Amino acid sequence: MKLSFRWYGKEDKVTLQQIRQIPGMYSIVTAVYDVPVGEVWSRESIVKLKTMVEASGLHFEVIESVPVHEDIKLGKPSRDRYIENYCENIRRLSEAGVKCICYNFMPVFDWTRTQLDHKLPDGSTTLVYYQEQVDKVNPLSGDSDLTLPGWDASYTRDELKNVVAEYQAMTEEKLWDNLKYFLERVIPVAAECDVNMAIHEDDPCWSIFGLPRIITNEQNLDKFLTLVDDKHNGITLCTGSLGCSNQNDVAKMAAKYAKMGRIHFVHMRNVAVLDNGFEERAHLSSCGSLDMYEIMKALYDNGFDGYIRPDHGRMIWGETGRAGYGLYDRALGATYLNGLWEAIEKMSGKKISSSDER
Ligand SMILES: [Mn+2]
Repeated sequence: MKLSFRWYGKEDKVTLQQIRQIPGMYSIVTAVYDVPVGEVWSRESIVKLKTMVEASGLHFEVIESVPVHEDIKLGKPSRDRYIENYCENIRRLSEAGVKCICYNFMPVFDWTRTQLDHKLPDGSTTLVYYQEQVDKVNPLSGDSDLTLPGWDASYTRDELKNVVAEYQAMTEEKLWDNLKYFLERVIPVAAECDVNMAIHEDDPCWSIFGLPRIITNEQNLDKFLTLVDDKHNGITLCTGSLGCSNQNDVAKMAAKYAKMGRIHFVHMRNVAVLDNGFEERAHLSSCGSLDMYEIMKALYDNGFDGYIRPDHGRMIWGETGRAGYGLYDRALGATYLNGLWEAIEKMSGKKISSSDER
């Protein structure tokens, strides 16, 4: 596995220098953030990012995300232009040495939480999702002031209402068709460039506000992988996104898709599954509902050699900043993942990769 860490660019309070000092750190996970969704990223901004990352002694190999324009998900005629732009971004990123691109296919709402700073008993704060609070929100009602923290602030209230209404007329089947249309055009380019595309599961992995969500469980991931049966059409296994539903056996899925060579990127995060939703927790297995050891072992035993990063962290030790993306708890998460991996590797009797190889 190649340990990686998400970094939001020059504006991020967490510095490349700090990330570099986390033991075993290999690659940065980042993106060009100042270009509107659907447009082509300039070669200059890609090279600038690459240069900064490499100057700090880290690799520039994973992009999260190249976002997919809503017109592609909605299957509008304008999608062809956006898909062409998407392909151009893959080409340009591959020229800069990028090997893996994470993206998602969630209608309108990306990750959804009801609170970003819920206090846990130890005084740390974390992201939570409580269903009864989501149920109070109706994005179709223009006079409602209720919003959720993950909402795309670039939409006005009316625009949001309109795009939600467009999706409400859409079936899951139609969303699958639009995803297939996208993949059939994008994956051949990724294959030519030898870039691994890694779709992120829907977060949470169920429908919200009546909108279709399809990257949610084993059956649907099986279907996804057959839409275009090429190793470059793979997944980001996000343990927290899948694991917030008791229906998903994340270790089993890790084993199955790693064995198929289709997991290119892993987000490791623990969640406590509740009757009315879930809370994000520290990475340690005993802090949440997921057996992080079982998941790591499933990856190891099935030959996983892709990128892995600690996912969201709590805010601890008085740190402030972007919810889920502080330094301290994610660094603890990274160290925990290193420990699990070393123990699993040593118990398997195989040679340990030295730090010189990093
Ligand atoms: Mn994730």
